[in-house]
Amino acid sequence: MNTGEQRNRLELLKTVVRKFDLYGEFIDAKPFGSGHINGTFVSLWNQAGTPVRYLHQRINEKVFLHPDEVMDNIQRVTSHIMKKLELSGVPDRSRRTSQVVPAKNGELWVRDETGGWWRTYLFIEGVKTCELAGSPGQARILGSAVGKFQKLLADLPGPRLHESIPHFHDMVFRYLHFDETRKRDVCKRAAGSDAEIAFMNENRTRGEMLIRNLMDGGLPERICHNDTKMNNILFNEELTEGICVTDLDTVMPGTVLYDVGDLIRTVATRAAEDETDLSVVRFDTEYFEALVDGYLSEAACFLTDAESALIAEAGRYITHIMALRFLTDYLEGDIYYKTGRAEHNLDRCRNQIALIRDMDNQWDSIMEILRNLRLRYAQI
Ligand code: GN1
Ligand code: MG
Repeated sequence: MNTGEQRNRLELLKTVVRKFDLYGEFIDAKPFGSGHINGTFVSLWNQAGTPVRYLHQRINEKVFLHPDEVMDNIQRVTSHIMKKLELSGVPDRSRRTSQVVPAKNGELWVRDETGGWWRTYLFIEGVKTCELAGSPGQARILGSAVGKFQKLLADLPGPRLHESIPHFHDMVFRYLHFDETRKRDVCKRAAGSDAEIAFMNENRTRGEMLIRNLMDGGLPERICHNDTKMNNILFNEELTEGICVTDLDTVMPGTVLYDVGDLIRTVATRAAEDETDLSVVRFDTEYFEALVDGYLSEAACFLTDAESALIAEAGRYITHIMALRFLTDYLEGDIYYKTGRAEHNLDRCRNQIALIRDMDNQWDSIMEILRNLRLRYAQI
């Protein structure tokens, strides 16, 4: 989204914001955050002398074809988490899960005059996000935050959640889309991405391992967040505690391994996903160990053996699917991800491939670390 588009959206937000069940005097709203998909804004209100903020998002309906189903999933998941936090007497609960503010008419969204879908959340104050983990201690906190999130949702009553984006982490489907895109080559970009295309072709069989396991029942279907890159996890200001896992659009059925995989992809490295100096894109086994340790401290009690055995593979899988998605979007003409420069998606793809190559170079040590952690948690 460029600045002009952002300004238009801000104007649209101002036309709908009062339709949400908010009170007080609206002061102002401005863009917020760094997500690739939705437009996010924060508003400021004066509620009898107290300044109060709210978070608003215009849902990207090219990506989420059924925003009502997305909101239904989010409402079910967040109210279940809140109920469990209440039952166990957890203090400061309103900061520990996203909470939807409905519209005055009771719906979970408001439509603007162009048909756009808007939603509002309570703004969680006093939190920080990190683009990179600053220490193994932080990696451990991130791992346990995601493990805890999964544990809280393990007993969500039916029916099955909606698939907000069908086949989202399905590598077989992503490869089919990639094959078609590469053949069509509408932007004539395939010739300049030979090496990346070759990587995808060489890695296909291994890359499909997780989804095939899920499809044939080797891995159980559970509720999965599907977007646990580290900047979707809110820390307290001192960075000593994970407060809340946010960005719940893609919460849907899947394998929980997708979530630990996305954490591994974003936490066990010192480089951002679009770093172009590939010499610094390294897989850090110390952070990996701390992260998986934190994750298993919460998740070991419900994971099957088949699941815990594939934790490292999940890190490789999600990094691979991201490389594939970035490359496909580059070949398609950058229609999905927000990009900040020409070749941004190709840079992201190269970065993720570099991370996979470094994982592969250290694969024996990675598996040794995982084996030891699994043994330790099996004995507890
Ligand atoms: C997108 O919206 P954001 O930035 O949280 C994407 C994720 C990717 C991520 C890569 C719905 O997430 O799958 O992992 O970018 N979300 C969707 O940074 O496609
Ligand atoms: Mg997202």
